[in-house]
Amino acid sequence: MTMEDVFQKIATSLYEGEDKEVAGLVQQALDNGIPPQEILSAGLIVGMDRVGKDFKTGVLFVPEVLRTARAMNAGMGVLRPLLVQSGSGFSSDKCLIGTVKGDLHDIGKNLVKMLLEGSGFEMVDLGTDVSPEAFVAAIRKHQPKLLALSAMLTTTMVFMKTIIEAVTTAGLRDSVKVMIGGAPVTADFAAQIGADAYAPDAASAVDVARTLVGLGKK
Ligand code: B1M
Repeated sequence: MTMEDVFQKIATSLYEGEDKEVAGLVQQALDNGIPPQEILSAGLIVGMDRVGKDFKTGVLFVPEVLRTARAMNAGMGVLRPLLVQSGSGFSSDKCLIGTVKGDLHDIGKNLVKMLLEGSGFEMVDLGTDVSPEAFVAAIRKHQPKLLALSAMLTTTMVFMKTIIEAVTTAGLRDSVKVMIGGAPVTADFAAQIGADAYAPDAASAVDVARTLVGLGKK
């Protein structure tokens, strides 16, 4: 089987929501020496993109998409220890991460979290559907250097602005850098709402985060 076939198989099993099969195929690919980042981008994410297209056009519905999300998590569970490799000589800066209010998408956020963790950040994950008040309370409690906000819906990305305003009103804005991301988010939007930076994907989120806390790119 060629590497292309392996990626196709992973993408198809993910599309079909076969969580055990996805985990097994990902493990097999690793055993065959395929790098974890490639399995993620050429297999799992390709499958998820297919899901996205068919979800949009009404070929797939929520219950099916939830199964694909479970399969994605099963695959990421296998990749996780390899993506999260400690000992990168990174300081232990804290990063608070969450998906904004009204938004339940967490696969992208979890991926960003995983890679930031892998580059040494101490992650505090508030989960999904997180209110501005909860973000403010968590900043007070954990005193992170970085606040990472994820949104996947055009209807929820606006809460990123509300969160930044709440952090400012609480007098905490100078204590924390704000990075935002998620499918509908852009660099222009980040500038518009007063975020410090935007990252288009999980890999670049690591570089952006490192730059924001004063470290160079990896
Ligand atoms: Co939803 N959904 N969904 N969904 N869903 C999208 C986002 C959508 C684009 C599908 C579509 O129509 N094509 C569409 C949004 C349209 C829009 O607003 N523009 C949509 C919709 C409409 C909805 C509902 C409203 C559907 C409904 O009920 N009628 C509903 C909303 C629920 C809610 O949140 N309140 C809904 C529900 C769901 C499920 C629950 C079924 C499920 C989520 C399961 C879960 O996350 N646990 C789901 C899924 C799986 C998707 C798609 C298919 C896949 C999302 C995903 O995980 N992608 C998605 C279509 C698509 O994106 N292809 C879709 C894989 C992931 C690795 O990528 O999340 O983009 P992504 O993350 C990337 C980058 O964006 C970036 O890095 C990540 C990795 O590289 N990134 C950051 C993300 N956060 C970042 C933060 C950063 C930096 C980078 O810094 C802090």
